[in-house]
Amino acid sequence: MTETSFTPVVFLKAGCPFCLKVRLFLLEAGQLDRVVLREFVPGTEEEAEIRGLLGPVVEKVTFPTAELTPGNFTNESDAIVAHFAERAGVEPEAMPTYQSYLTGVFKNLGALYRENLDLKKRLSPA
Ligand SMILES: N[C@@H](CCC(=O)N[C@@H](CS)C(=O)NCC(=O)O)C(=O)O
Repeated sequence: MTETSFTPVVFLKAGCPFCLKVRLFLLEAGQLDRVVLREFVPGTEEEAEIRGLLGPVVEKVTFPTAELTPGNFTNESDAIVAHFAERAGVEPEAMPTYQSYLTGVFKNLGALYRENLDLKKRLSPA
């Protein structure tokens, strides 16, 4: 398969904030119809199938993961966004909905996650 006939595949885990970040970027950049989205709900057969597929080709299975060109997998959301931004000729920094998510809900979730870790550590110190 040549790179021009290949459609990138983006693997997403439902409920994952990093996955929503990539999905939202693709939507706002008008790129959703230029990729195949494979989103799974945790605990489903689709999850087992996707993990089985990615296990042998990435060092550690995390989501989002994208097969950007045939056999070339990337599992860093920033790298995935940068790839599609270049392909679409858009600047993520200038995309209002994407930026609103990053600087709002996404940032707050990260802060809550770290706070939760810290509280757990204080409750049961190692
Ligand atoms: N650095 C990664 C972080 C992604 C990440 O932590 N994803 C979580 C889900 S929200 C994950 O894949 N955890 C392991 C798993 O679900 O197996 C990125 O920005 O893409």
